[in-house]
Amino acid sequence: MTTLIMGIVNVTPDSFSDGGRYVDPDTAIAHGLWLRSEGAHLLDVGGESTRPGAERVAPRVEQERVLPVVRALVDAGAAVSIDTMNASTALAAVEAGARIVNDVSGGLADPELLAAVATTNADLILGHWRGPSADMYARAEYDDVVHDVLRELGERVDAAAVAGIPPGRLIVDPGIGFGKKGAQNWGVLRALPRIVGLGHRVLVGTSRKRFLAEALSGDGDGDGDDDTVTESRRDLATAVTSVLAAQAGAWAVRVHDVVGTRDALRVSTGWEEGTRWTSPTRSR
Ligand code: PMM
Repeated sequence: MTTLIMGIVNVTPDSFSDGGRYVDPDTAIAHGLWLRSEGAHLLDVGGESTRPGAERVAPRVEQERVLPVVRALVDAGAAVSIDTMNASTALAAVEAGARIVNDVSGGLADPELLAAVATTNADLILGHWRGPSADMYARAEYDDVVHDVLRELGERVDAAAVAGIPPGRLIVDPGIGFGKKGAQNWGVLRALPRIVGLGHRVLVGTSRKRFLAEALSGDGDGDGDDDTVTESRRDLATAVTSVLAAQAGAWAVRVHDVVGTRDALRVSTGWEEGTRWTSPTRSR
């Protein structure tokens, strides 16, 4: 199974790693097209930052940011997902041609979202989430993080079914970094086969996240003292976690650095297919 690469197109002034770089629609569109040419199978367009501490953005502002970008990327033939927690933005983006709605809150932030998506043909990514980014670490209390995440994801899947979305249109995401501190994220990643075992496609988003920087700097206390770890080091760490996620059965990985992740996945595929290669010396 080939794991898909979802390239990130953040049209935001304040996302935690690339905020401000692609606020201008033309720059965002060019970036998305470049990610696609480098191997992104999907482009995830977002207009609201979910970085730790981020404040919410009005849906009108979010739509002004994302809709021109969604339209242009769809017109260019890209498969686009819309990263939003708002039903109105989800509907407008699907109208503009987005095929997937990516709700990191799993339908919890906007009570209208699941019913809205049910009226479309779009697929829906349900993220594991415990509350807004402004104070999400206050909710990072778990009896057993794997058990709790599995149960809460299952509840979101059930809610989507009640809203009328067929299971085949659902993708689940353990919400790495969302209401989870350092080690809790590793615990969830180690349990990916169990999340895959829920029977839905699984998306994993580790890209440049704080827990990776903590692992690289040796600061694993979950307090986010990670400013010393450069973007390129985070990208390398992301390529590694993306390969491990692929090996655990992830359907797709959501990344900023499409080139690095593409190459890492190619190496991993070569490794896995090695058993099929015949040694030239032996075959002679
Ligand atoms: N992470 C971010 C934003 N959107 N969507 C999904 N499905 N999964 C994620 O892990 C996820 C997401 C935060 O990262 P960013 O601000 O760098 O885009």
